[in-house]
Amino acid sequence: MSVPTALIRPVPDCFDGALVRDRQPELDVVLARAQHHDYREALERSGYSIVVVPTDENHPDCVFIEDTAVVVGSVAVITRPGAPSRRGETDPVARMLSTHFPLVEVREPGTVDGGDVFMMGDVVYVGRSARTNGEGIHQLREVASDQDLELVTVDVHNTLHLKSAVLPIDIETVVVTRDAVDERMLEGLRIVYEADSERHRFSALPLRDDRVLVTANAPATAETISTLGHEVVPIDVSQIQAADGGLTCISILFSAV
Ligand code: CIR
Repeated sequence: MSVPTALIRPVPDCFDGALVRDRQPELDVVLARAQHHDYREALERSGYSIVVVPTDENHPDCVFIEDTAVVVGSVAVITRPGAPSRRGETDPVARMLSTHFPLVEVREPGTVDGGDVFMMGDVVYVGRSARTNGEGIHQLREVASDQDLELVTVDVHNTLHLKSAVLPIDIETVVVTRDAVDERMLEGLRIVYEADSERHRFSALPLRDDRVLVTANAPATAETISTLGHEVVPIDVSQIQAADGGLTCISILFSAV
């Protein structure tokens, strides 16, 4: 029997030292923890079994666990994060995943952040971004083609990761921020757009019960998704967003056997 599993990593005390593209008011660690707790509960309610990787006070960004590993088919790829300060985050995640998957590690000079990768059916979409480079994509392509999966590279501009601007919400639909990625590479997917007034505020995570977890500060985009027939579940993750994260980035989801 396969068990839907979510790896998460608690917010460390040093979270206010997380990398941010535009320095904003200080991050509120207590509020970030409360929001992370709500997120965990939403996953639990949706039927995920939660596995906690211990937090790491040497790595302020470790709550963004998605960036450290990507499950591609039947293999877990342990990334080599694009930000040097984040490279020490991967080992405990690799140990946890090694009990479920064979591991492949991204090798130097390749860099990959999990926030640049999503799968739709048999296609792996990978963002070429400030964090994920051509060599990293080449190594991912080898893992994909060994399993007869196609890999599509999408150039990412003006934003951190592919999933900062392209959010899968079901098996055929993505919500896209305009002018942030090379949309030609998304041909064949159903595209709906983030409201311009909510630019980079929308993030989403499809839940197991056909509902979609969405960021509470993007109600107009959430309304668009409702009209497609999805039940949306808003959640406030302002502090995760203030550190350039979204709803996918604080978990790694997979089916454990
Ligand atoms: C970083 O800059 O690496 C973190 N502050 C945010 C990472 C967000 N990750 C993600 O969306 N996958």
